[in-house]
Amino acid sequence: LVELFPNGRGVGQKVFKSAGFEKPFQEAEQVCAQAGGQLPSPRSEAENHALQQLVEFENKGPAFLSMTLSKAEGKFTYPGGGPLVYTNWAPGEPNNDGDKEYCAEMYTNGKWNDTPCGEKRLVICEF
Ligand code: GN1
Ligand code: CA
Repeated sequence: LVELFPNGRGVGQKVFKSAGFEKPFQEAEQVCAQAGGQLPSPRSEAENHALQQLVEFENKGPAFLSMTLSKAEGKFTYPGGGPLVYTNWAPGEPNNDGDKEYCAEMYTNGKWNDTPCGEKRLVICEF
């Protein structure tokens, strides 16, 4: 589909599109909300793979995911607050390094890492 070439990926009913730039988490969230979407929440291996292909193609390092650490629950949740139905953490993650890692990123290899929300990461939105 022309709208997905070259910086988008479709998987099932979901579309991922790259903004092509990096922002801290809160600004990244706003970019996607303004566009009528949200940050990516890969909920299956297929969705994770589609997003990974896009992160790799963009060649701008890791991309933010939507999910954040709920301090109250001590675990990562979706923006609405629900528990994760799928995860693909890198070995040893999430490690909440320095008790400062309340956001999550996808590496170019598709694995996830928890990272500080103030870090600038590639912005990809989910629609
Ligand atoms: C990174 O830079 P370093 O090695 O201290 C990463 C951590 C990971 C860790 C895994 C800002 O920490 O989240 O757990 O690698 N830091 C950032 O080795 O993403
Ligand atoms: Ca980490």
